[in-house]
Amino acid sequence: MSTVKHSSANLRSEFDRLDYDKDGYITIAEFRAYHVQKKTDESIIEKAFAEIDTDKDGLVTFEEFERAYKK
Ligand SMILES: [Ca+2]
Ligand SMILES: [Ca+2]
Repeated sequence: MSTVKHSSANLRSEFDRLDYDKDGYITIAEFRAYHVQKKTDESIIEKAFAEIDTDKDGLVTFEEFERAYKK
């Protein structure tokens, strides 16, 4: 198995963990719920979400998520 495939699989499971209702998108509410558990600061959460959501439609697709993590 190549390293690239392995890291994509990890990203997919990370994405699924954030996508609570499994509709294929991470909303700000889902993103916040996950990070609040980790005691992340609210302003950091919103800033991070805005950075990942490159087309600013309020939903993070797997493509956007993947792009953010491959930077
Ligand atoms: Ca969702
Ligand atoms: Ca988006």
